[in-house]
Amino acid sequence: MKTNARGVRVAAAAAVLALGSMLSYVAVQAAPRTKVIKISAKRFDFTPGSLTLKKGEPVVFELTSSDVLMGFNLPDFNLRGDMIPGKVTRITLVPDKTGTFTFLCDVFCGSKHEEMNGRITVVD
Ligand SMILES: [Cu+2]
Repeated sequence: MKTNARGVRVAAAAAVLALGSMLSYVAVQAAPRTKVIKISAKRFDFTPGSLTLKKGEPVVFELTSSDVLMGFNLPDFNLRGDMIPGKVTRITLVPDKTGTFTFLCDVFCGSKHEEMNGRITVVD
């Protein structure tokens, strides 16, 4: 008994050609650059003591202390971080409202601790 095998030919369409031109439309979007602001504490001041930020623009605060343990607290934005001698604490803020806001030291650091504060102004 003989069986005739039949070769089946599949004619493939050349759809691959379109891919090359599509790839050139891939847009490379640069991630928004996050601004870094160093804030240091020393009994009984913050440096800088006041700064201006733009609403909606993220910033990273790099906190440190040059003498004793302190705290950075910005209650209006529910944000805080420790300020530790010889160490950097990073906290991020994306200001979502404009105005002038006070930050303060929230770790008791001495006689003028209660007066230790600074100001952040957020503009449009
Ligand atoms: Cu303090």
